[in-house]
Amino acid sequence: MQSISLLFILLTCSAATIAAQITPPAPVGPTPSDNQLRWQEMEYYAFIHFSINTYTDMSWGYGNEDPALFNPTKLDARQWARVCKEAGMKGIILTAKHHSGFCLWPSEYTDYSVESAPWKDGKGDIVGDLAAACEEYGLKFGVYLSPWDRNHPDYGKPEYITYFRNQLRELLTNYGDIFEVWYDGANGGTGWYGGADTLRKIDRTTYYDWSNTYAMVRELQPDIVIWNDGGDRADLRWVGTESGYVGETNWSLLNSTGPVPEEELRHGVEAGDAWVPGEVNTSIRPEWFYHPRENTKVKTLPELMDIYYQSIGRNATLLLNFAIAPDGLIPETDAQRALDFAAAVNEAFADNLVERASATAEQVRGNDPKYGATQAIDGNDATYWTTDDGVTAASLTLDFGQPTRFNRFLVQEYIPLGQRVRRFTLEALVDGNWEEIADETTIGYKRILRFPTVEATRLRLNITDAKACPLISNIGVYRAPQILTPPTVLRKQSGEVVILPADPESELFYTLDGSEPTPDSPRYDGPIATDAGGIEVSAVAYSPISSELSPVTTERFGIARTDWRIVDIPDEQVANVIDGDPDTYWHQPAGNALPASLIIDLGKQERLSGFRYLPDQRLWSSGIITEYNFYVSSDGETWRLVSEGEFSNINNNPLWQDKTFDPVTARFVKLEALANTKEDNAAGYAELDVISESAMR
Ligand code: FUL
Repeated sequence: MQSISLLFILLTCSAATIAAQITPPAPVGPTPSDNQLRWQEMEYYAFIHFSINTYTDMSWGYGNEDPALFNPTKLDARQWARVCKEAGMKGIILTAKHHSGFCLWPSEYTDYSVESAPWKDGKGDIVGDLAAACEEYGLKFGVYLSPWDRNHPDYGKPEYITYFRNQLRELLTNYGDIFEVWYDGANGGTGWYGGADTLRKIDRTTYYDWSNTYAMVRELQPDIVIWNDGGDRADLRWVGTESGYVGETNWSLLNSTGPVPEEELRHGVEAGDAWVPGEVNTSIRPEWFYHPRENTKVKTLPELMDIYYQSIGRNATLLLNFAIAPDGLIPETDAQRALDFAAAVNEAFADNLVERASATAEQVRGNDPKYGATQAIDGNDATYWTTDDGVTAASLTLDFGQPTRFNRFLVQEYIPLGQRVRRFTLEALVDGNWEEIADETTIGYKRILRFPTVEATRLRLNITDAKACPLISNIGVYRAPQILTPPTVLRKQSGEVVILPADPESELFYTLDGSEPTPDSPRYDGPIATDAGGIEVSAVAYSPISSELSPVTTERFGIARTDWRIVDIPDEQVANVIDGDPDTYWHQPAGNALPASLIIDLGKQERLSGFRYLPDQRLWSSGIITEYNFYVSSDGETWRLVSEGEFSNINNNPLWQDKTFDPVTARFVKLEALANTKEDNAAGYAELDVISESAMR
């Protein structure tokens, strides 16, 4: 008995001596500031787009819209905050001033604001209302202030920078704590500019003198994080797209100087010398502001879940936008969709199977339990499993004790000491054999993997390469319910409608009369022949196994294109522009200088009230048209200009651009590309379509 106690004392002493000698790991590379850490832990927060252009159906206000238009009848910032809170968001960023220059607060420095609007007799302050609502609902509050101001007469001159800073000072002084400030990279171009109605370009690298602006911001709001699109290093970065995802490989680092190519926005820079993590910004609708035509285009639950896994699940935060409707509220459908999204995320991650597992690691720093495998499954983000210095490959095994079904894996690095893991794999012990189920690159603050459900007794995380000893603070394993993805609906040039399932095992049902499809509706067995007129198709996927229905896809198509042809372009590929398939494209041959024209012969006279352009959908494609003229003709010789202008924000959000005009009768249409996003001579198209007066839209 005595000898056992002695042994125990000896063992305890030696463990204590070892522990005393074990030094904690040293930081590796750049590390996050306290502000960046706090912000990263917010994970999910809202954008709100609301401005004068909510009342003109425009993506970007020009700067001359009459403030008298701004008259929301039911505006309630508390509704916005309540929806965001219930949707699990941690804060709200408001477009205090968008490119139009119209201010949602009564700025001392301009009349172009709510002060000149009929709303509340010019006594309202939406920034103040939302700041108060955020406080009430326990949300953080942030502001978007567009540097580009299409209203201000001085835009482009040094005086404007003073104006911009004055406004920034107002926002950062009068509305309590601001967690994030957003500047927007869209800068310079045409605008009203106090009546000058001209084109003003600025040199983005010098005009704004960001370093002095940043200094002012930090002085006024010491706990803030500053957003920028990469050019001027701030606290966080844009990820190079507004479609709702960041690269699977995602380092929270950039180089502190030099230009930031799109690749680096998307993936960060492994050897970067500055901590600049990514923020995924996307809208719950296709566009940022409210457009009635998008009421059937609110992102579906499966789309939102994809966005979740491709943002928060890839070491980024998610900034999801609501477009306020002209009445001043978040539309019901959008609010409900966000609540369904929150419920689905909660359900997916409700039951962490590691709570019923044990964890062991192949290598533990100094054999000290303080750094043991259990620290990765203890639910405490401040503790972690790590290895000895110099060990950059090691495994951790979870033992569930019995066959266990799962399809999600969550893993976090302890980022206060830097982002380290370069590569990792996952293996599952299925029927006595180890099977690899994932081979991935970075982890960072949080990484979530999705894979088909496996049934395994053990799960092994292999860190195969890291910058230094890996620090794994948290692991989660889950079995998330399946969510059916809605089908895709296309109309080919022949007029046939094609419905494509996302999951080949599901059955498809559709309607052509605007009613909601159910399993009692016609079943889709192959292309549906339609006549030449406009048509609305709604389709749904149905799982015979779970008896579940997907969300509904609704597409409205204009006149059929059966007799259409492109005039005078011998290249056969040009037919891609009118084939109804958004994934095919055509570019004007290299060397064709802008302006470049594309003419469609519709085959017969049609009553037209608009046109639609979809740019080449490939990532970072060239030839995205920004400025255009659109003509119609009855004979293909005498042309009449019926629409001209810009495709706003098409670079960051390359969606269908719909332009309407007063109805005309014509057989030929011509889109003339005047300028593109890259300011070179290319013009590219995925699709060009017309809006016929009779067709439903
Ligand atoms: C873009 C802007 O041009 C859009 O209108 C929107 O505000 C988005 C968040 O940023 O660059």
